[in-house]
Amino acid sequence: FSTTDVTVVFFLGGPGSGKGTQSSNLVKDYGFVHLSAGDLLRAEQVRSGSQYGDLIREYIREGKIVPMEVTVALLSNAMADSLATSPPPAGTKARFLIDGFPRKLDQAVFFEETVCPSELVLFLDCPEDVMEARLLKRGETSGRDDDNAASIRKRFHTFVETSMPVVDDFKKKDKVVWVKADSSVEQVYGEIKAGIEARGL
Ligand code: UP5
Ligand code: MG
Repeated sequence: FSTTDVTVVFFLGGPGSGKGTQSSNLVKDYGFVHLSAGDLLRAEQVRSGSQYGDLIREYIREGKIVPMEVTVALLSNAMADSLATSPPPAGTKARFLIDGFPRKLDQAVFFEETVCPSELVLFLDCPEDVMEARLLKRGETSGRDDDNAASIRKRFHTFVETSMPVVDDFKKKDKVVWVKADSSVEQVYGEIKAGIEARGL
């Protein structure tokens, strides 16, 4: 597909900051196509015949970042599929909300050079203790391999060491809408809306 036909917004934030929750709101009100890198990886992990199943399972449980060859292929295929099956109305661009990617600097560079540059980065800023409580609670029913205390600790470490530098880099380029994410779902969404509309999205 041609990058002139699409708008990409990266949606970043720590584990449990509310990316998935707020993505549903954004899809409803702004017509985004939501692509969660984590969801795509989990689907690939259980897809029969996938050569990456064991690798993905191990990386996710350890809170490590899956090699970009895998993730970028899943994302760009999902974008191409979406454009083929439900193309945007003539004269408009498809809007992709890419949730949970990129979480490593070289992956950001690689995606923007080989797939599509981002228009904007939406960042949810949430204290660790709040995120931890949310994830432990969700872990009672989510069935996610990484919603346990040990994996959560590793995810936080990777987030601070590896993923925050991506956000800081985009911030230097003035591409980040920065939203505090420890209040109610409704309050956070209100700030997200104000932030992206101020950017003309
Ligand atoms: N909740 C949400 N908002 C709330 C609010 N305002 N007040 C009270 N409760 C709130 O929310 C988490 C929980 O909190 C839910 O129960 C929700 O109801 C509640 P959610 O919206 O799910 O938060 P989210 O930020 O999406 O949390 P998630 O756990 O999905 O974040 P992660 O970034 O950890 O998970 P992801 O699926 O993106 O990645 C998982 C793993 O995949 C990574 O650790 C990594 O190993 C791998 N990965 C890669 O390797 N590469 C990638 O590019 C992407 C992922
Ligand atoms: Mg999520």
